[in-house]
This record gives sequence, C-alpha cells and structure tokens, in this order.
Amino acid sequence: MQWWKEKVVYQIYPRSFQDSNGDGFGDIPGIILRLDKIKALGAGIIWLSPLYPSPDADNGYDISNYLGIDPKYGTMEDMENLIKEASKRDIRIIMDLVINHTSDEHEWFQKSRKRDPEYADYYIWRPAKPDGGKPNNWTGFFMEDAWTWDEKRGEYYLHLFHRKQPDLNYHNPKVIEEVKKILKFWLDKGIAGFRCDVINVLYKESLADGKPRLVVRGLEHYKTREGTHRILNELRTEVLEKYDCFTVGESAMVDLPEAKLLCDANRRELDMLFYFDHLEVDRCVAKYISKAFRAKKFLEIITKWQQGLEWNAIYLENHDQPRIVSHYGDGMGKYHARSAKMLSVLEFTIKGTPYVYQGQEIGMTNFDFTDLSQLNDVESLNIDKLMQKFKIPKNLRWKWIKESSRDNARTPVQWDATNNGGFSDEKPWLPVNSNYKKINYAIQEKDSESILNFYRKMIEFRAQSDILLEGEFTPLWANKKALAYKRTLKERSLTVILNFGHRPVKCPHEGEIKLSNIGRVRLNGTLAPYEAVII
Ligand code: ISL
Repeated sequence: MQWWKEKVVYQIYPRSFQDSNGDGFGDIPGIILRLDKIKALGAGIIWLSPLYPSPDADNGYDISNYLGIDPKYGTMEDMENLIKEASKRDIRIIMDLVINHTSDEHEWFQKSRKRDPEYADYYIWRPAKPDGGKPNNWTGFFMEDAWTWDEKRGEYYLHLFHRKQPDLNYHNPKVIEEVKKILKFWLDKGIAGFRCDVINVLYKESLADGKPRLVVRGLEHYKTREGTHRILNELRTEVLEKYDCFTVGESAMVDLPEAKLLCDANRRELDMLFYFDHLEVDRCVAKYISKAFRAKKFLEIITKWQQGLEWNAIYLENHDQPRIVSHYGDGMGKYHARSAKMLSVLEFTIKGTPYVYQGQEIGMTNFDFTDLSQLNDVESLNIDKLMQKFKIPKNLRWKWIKESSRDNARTPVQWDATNNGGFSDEKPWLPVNSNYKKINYAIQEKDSESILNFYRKMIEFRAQSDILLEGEFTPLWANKKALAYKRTLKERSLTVILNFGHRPVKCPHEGEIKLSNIGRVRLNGTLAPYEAVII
C-alpha cells in the first residue's frame, strides 16, 4: 500500500493557525511551534493552503509568485525549516497548487497586459464584440461575470473566479512548461505532493456561449475536458513520477464518470480527488440553501463514491466548508461532543485517505458573527449582492449566508482560554469564535473523554486495522437519520452504525463492540442520539 494511503492528512489554513509575531496573521514559525500537536494527533502529512506571495483578493488563492513565500507568513528559510522539522517528526508536507489562475499582480499578467511577445498569450484575452459586449455569456464561481475589460491591453480577459484571478491559457505550451518548473522547484525542496486547486477546469475547450444557468454559465465548455486530461498526464509522467509524491485534485462539480477518468491509476493523472456531493445532501442551489438531512440519501452518495473509485479522498471540512459539527452534527447543542465524535467515526471508517481540517479535531463550530459586515469571504459578499438583485429579504439572505459562508471555517484555531484563544497577542485578521473558552485544545488535551482524544483514538484504530485500510465497503441499511455499513477483508469484517439524529433509533445488530462514542459495552436494540458504534 502506498504511504499516502495509510497516513492521515492534516490541513492547515496558515493565516488562521498560529501567529508567532503578533501581527494577527498565522505564520510558518507558528506552524513549527505546533508541530508536536499534529504529531500527537497521529497525522503523517500536512497540506498547507497557499503561503505564496499574494495580494489576497481570495486569501492567497490569487498567487503573484509561485516560487516565493509571502512575508506575512515568513521567509523561504522558515519554509525550509518547516519541511525539516516536520520530517524529523515523520510528517511530510504537500503544497496547494493553484494553476487555473494567477493573481493579476503576477509578473506574467503584467507583461501579458502590455503584449510583451513572450507573455502575450499566457492568459485568455479576447476583443470586445462589435457592439462592445463581452466575448461570451459566461459567469464565474463567485457569481460575477467571467470577463473583465483591461484598459491597458484594450481587451477582455477571462476569470472563472475573482477579477483579480485571471485564468491561464492552457492552449499555450509555455504555460505548461512554467507549471513544470513550479512543481520541480517545490519537489526539490522536499515537498511530498500537491493539492491541485479546481484542477478539472484548466482547459477551456471552446469559448462559445454557455447554456442558461444561474451560476457558472459556460461550465460545459471547460469542465473535465480532454485537454485537461492531457495536461495532467503530461505533468505526471514528465515531472511528478520522478519523485516520491502524490496529488489530490480539487474539482468543481465533478461527477463519478469524470472522477473515474481523473483517478484511474492506469491513465496516470491524479492519485485522488475531492468532490462535494457528500456535503450537499442537505443543500440546494449548490450549497446556498438548506433542506433536511436524510441519512438514506447520504449513504447512497457515500456508497456511490466508495464503490465507484479505487481510492477516495475523505474529508468533512476544509477552508471552503462550514464546520461539520455545525453542519451534520449538533453544533453547540447538548450533543456537541458526542456528534463530533460520531462524525469522526464516519471519517475514519470509510475507505480512503482521511483529511482533517485544523480545529475539526476539537469540534470547532461555525462562526458566531451577527452581521454581514463582519465577514471577509469574497464568495459570501458576492452571493449577498446577487440575492439582493433577486429581492431576497435581508434576514433570509443572512440565514443562508451564515450557514454556507466559507468564513465559518476560517476563524482562528482555538488553542486555549487566553486572549484570542491563544492564536495571537494582537487583534486577529478574522475574529476568534466567542466559544473559545469552552472549546479549545488546552482543555481537551487534559480530558481523556474529549473530542481531541477521541480523534487520536480513531486515527490509531484505523492505523491498526487492515480491514479499515483495505477492506471493501458495503452499505447495510439506512433510515431518515441513521445508517450502517460494513467493511470486509477476506472473512473478517467491521460494521459501523451511526445515528445522525437527536432521537434514539432502533438498531438491529448484535456483536462485540470494538468502539463506541458513548462508552457503550453491549447493544440492546436501540442507538442513542448521535451514537456511533463499531462492531
Ligand atoms: O466553495 C466552493 C464549493 O463549496 C467552491 O465553489 C469553491 O470556490 C471551489 O470549490 C474552488 O475552490 C478553490 O478555488 C478557489 C478558492 O477560492 C478556494 O478557496 C479553493 O479551495 C479559487 O482558487
């Protein structure tokens, strides 16, 4: 089994992880200070969200230099030190690779605007239509038009995200060569792989008008096209395979047939993929509007991906998603800890590489902001503007944004009960959730029954179980709020039963309990609220 299948990944969103120099921003020396905690959790890989120089139109996902470190996070020496310190603890590091777009402040874009012959075709430039209109009707992921006029060049450029994130032109072989240089640069520094941002939209096959859709109009012209498969194969065979590394792609609106192509080992493209289906069981209009959670539907989705792909990237949270305990758990309710533990049983008992997002292991909850003005997330701010156009009343807009905002996951990590949750001595860039005195690392480290200690136990349990690492996944049953599945290796199996609801449910199983989130020793026909058992 490849090493990246056995290990657990810990995602760090650097600006909210640990500030070491009192500027309100997390930084690399801060990460080094906390490495022992990640080790104690049992994670063996760290994924770092972008640390590259960036004007921060999208919190670092707009990169102005791929071969540098943004001074607010530290220096290249700090980065090298982090790789070394992590390695001492047997932890490997993967970087975020954001290559669909750069920042408009990247040197390439600056030269491209001026039609510098070397860079003129690095981006997707088009003249205005004869009537002055935009080149096509596409809209982007941040609910804006996908084209912006550039005065200097006298043309429109395409951006699927923010207007400060122009899309690179993958019809230009020079762009692919640049990406190879970036990969080599970091791999030579000892990086163990990449999380590849929106990787299935790189290649724009045509720029024809898109079919009518509310958001991302034009998607059918660039989602998982043949050109993208070709580029991924080229990067893999010419660069990545020469190193001991792996890739996890992040995909926009990918379906199973597309994912199968992207992850098929024989095609040599990606090693695994993040998709969103399983987090949208209770959402409609992508993720913005909520509906009831149905365990039956959830199990169907899990089963589809578990049985459809050889290997999955398992995650319940990241920097774009609400906190899982507030989403599928009981939030700050009386079952906060129990539901967080139940969700960890899910995460570590399905087949794939688990990704834990910073703070998930202590059950951090959604933010408790009270007003839109406190938000930073460009996506939330834009969706509010769009909803205003549709005359959606303010209280409803706030309700939906509160549930879906990416800032839910971006508040600083709650380390202890001191000022700013031990994250920083100064005012943090985004406020600390006011529940930090109740939910923090220091308290949970001392409490053997804490969520944190349960996570450690689950990670260890998975590491010791060949059934959980390699076994086949079979769904057993589900009703509105509870579900069960089995993992089988040869003649041995483990059955996992999870209750996602506030009420007890019938549980038709018998057997020796291997693990329980409420300390149960015997099954008696019912499962308690938010209970999880492995038998
Ligand atoms: O958040 C989303 C789905 O819940 C998305 O639409 C998200 O914007 C998309 O999945 C792409 O995300 C990635 O690329 C973006 C960046 O803003 C996100 O933070 C990143 O994870 C653009 O680089």
